[in-house]
Amino acid sequence: MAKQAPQSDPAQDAPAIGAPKRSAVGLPAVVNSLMMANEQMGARRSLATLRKVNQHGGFDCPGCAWPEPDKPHTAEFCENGAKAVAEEATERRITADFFAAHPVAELAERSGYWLGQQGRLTEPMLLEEGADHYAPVSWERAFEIVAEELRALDGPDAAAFYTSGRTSNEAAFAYQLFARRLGTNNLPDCSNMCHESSGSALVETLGVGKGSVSLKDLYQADLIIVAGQNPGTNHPRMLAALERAKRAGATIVSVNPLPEAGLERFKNPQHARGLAGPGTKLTDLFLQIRLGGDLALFRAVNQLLLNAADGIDRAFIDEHCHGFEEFAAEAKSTDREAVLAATGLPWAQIEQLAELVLKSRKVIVCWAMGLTQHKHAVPTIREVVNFLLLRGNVGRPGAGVCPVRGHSNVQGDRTMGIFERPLAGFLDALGREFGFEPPRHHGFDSVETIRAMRDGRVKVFFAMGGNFVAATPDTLVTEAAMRRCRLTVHVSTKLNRSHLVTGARALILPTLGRTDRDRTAKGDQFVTVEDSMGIVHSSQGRLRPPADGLLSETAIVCRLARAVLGAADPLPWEEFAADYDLVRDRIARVVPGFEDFNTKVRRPGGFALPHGPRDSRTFPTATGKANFTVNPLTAPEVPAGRLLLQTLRSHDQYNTTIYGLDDRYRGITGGRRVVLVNPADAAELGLAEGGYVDLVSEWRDGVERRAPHFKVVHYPVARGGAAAYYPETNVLVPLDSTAEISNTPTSKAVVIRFEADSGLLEAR
Ligand SMILES: Nc1nc2c(c(=O)[nH]1)N[C@H]1C(S)=C(S)[C@@H](COP(=O)(O)OP(=O)(O)OC[C@H]3O[C@@H](n4cnc5c(=O)[nH]c(N)nc54)[C@H](O)[C@@H]3O)O[C@H]1N2
Ligand SMILES: Nc1nc2c(c(=O)[nH]1)N[C@H]1C(S)=C(S)[C@@H](COP(=O)(O)OP(=O)(O)OC[C@H]3O[C@@H](n4cnc5c(=O)[nH]c(N)nc54)[C@H](O)[C@@H]3O)O[C@H]1N2
Ligand SMILES: [Mo]
Repeated sequence: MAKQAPQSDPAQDAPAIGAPKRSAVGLPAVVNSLMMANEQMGARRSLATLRKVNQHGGFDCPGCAWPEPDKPHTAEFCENGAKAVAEEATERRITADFFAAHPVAELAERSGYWLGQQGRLTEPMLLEEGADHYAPVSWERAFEIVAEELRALDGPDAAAFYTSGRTSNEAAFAYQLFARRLGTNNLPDCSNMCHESSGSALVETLGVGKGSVSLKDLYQADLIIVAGQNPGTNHPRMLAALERAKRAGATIVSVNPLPEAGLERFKNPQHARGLAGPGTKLTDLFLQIRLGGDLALFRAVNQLLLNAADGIDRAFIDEHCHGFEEFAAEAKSTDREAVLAATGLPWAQIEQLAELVLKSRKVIVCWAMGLTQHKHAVPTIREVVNFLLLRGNVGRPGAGVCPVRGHSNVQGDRTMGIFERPLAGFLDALGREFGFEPPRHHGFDSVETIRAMRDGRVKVFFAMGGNFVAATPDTLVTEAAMRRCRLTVHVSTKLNRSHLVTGARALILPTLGRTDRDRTAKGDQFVTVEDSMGIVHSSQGRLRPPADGLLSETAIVCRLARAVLGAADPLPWEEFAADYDLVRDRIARVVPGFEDFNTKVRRPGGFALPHGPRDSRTFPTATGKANFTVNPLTAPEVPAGRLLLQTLRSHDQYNTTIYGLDDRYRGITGGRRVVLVNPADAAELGLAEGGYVDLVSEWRDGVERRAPHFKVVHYPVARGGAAAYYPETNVLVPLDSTAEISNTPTSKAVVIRFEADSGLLEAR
């Protein structure tokens, strides 16, 4: 078993355990965000920058995908948005000297936290075959190297082009166009590990893989169910929307194995009452569900609705739905004992939820990774759709599905064609517009890309942002797979582990971020993004870029395309790179809903994309109707003496970017290597609070996967489950343990046992 490079420095990682908080945001959040901003950006730059976040004419916060209200507050950002901005707009720099001073092998032993603290990348760097250090390289030479390696492949499918969800619409569109002109659909993206299960379930049942509600719907809802999501940390501005809904009379139910502080009580920092007073109580009913129990919960509620007088909206079902009878027969057969075992909830609480539903005309279900990262994630979300369809809660004000996206443009990237399984209609339009025949065979998603690199079938790995080796499952397998490549390339703003686990050759291509001014020969450019509710709007940075000569993502793609496809390629890549209006004109002709893109996006607040189910109750599914589905009741099985581990985010991180070592709301400070265990389970397993253990995952392949040195924290998690932070625990998630249909890694369901601390954690 190899020693493992940690995400946080073991010498500093000494978690202290306090009491979990009972409310979120308020003054401590404001103070915290300003402290981090000042530290990274200085006072003047902080003020100038934070004033522009999420404002019309400003830049889109690189934090989450939560939408902006029509009239943004002057401080329309949150503590964690401020941290995301500070992380990018930092005044620290990494120059060629840095790479000269630190061999790659040394950097590969550093923690992810340390790497991120070194500052913005400023010039293209090349790691030549056999070299110990990255060395500066010109942009021209860098693109030539990629072209050389691509030409040397057996075919275009031996390359993969990954995207992380911060990439703008313009860059994403150019990027997929380039990949497809090259001849491959190998366009894996972070969505494969994130909301793919939502997309799969929603396309099949409603015909559109996106949420069907707007902010206005939330404000009008009678009942909002938040399942498998921790908005206090990951979508803090959502708390303001929930508060507003609550004040308008909504009831809020949260379904979570953890009592998350943000859902209990919210102290809105935009009002005096939020800063000083007790704040607003958000959750009316907390269902502390077992990991993976949501399918059982929704099936039980559906059964109760079917058996209640006036429980369902028969007129809606008859007019708009398909498959009701089969679904109803299955749901009515739901076995109560199986529900109790899967959910761990008292039956009375499930009945209480059903009563609330029966009292509510307008119901919304919001969800995130707690639902999507399970083996049975797709059936679970299909059952949520069944639940909403039963009472006609789709396609009318105040009701609908609300998958809350992660990365700020992950939804837009997919709309732009970043998808390994593109729809025929999209490819037809793309081919027509650009006069070529795009490849039709499916490409590799993220998990398949790792397998293909492991097996030598993919030899060039190109990443538009992200931190592939840290974000994907089975860290040791993935790292070995990356090392088998001929060439690995990362377009990045900040240094991360993926730059240090390389193919025979490697390139780091630094790029502009959201906050940076993007000036071309045609003048200042803006980009566009799509939020979690299908609103497309512009984003324009104003800060001086960290170095002269940095290229935008769009420019990098266009120059790469020219270098690879050659001078004879008829597409005007140079013009696209200089004037993003020209890219938008093409998007307008290829992607439905983007007609008049350049005009519409210049309106303050942007425009909403059409959504059949939401706008007119038209369902572009195979049956032409909204589909009920039959989802047999299953739940994770955990052998005796083991727990089911979910891997989640602390309050001080953005995915693999670690901002700090605290998880304030959960009462944990000064360290990340903690495992949260219910005191009763801990007693049974003999896990004393404060003791150190190794986490060992168990999977049918019998391979030992170990995450060493975690401090045991007794915490009110639902029985049978444990929680620890990602990405430290990705080493435990087997590559082949993925969700049915969506192929998303089961990051919220890893069977683990506990062993004595092996001392295998690399100490520096
Ligand atoms: N500050 C900050 N903001 C972020 C991110 C970040 O890392 N930092 N990441 C962004 C990204 S890419 C994404 S996808 C989102 C992620 O947003 P979330 O999905 O909120 O992120 P996680 O920390 O994975 O939290 C999962 C939540 O689901 C609960 N949960 C886990 N398993 C289950 C289950 O089986 N059933 C139920 N009902 N609940 C369960 C967990 O207890 C936890 O509250 O946030 C985005 N925003
Ligand atoms: N175990 C476990 N694994 C998970 C998850 C989990 O809950 N548990 N969550 C999954 C989810 S939901 C997601 S979305 C993925 C995230 O996977 P990724 O999107 O691949 O990871 P990030 O950590 O968000 O990527 C951070 C890096 O992006 C680069 N970057 C930041 N801004 C920009 C920019 O503007 N342009 C460019 N080009 N680069 C930029 C920086 O170099 C930074 O180091 O992880 C997944 N992995
Ligand atoms: Mo995500």
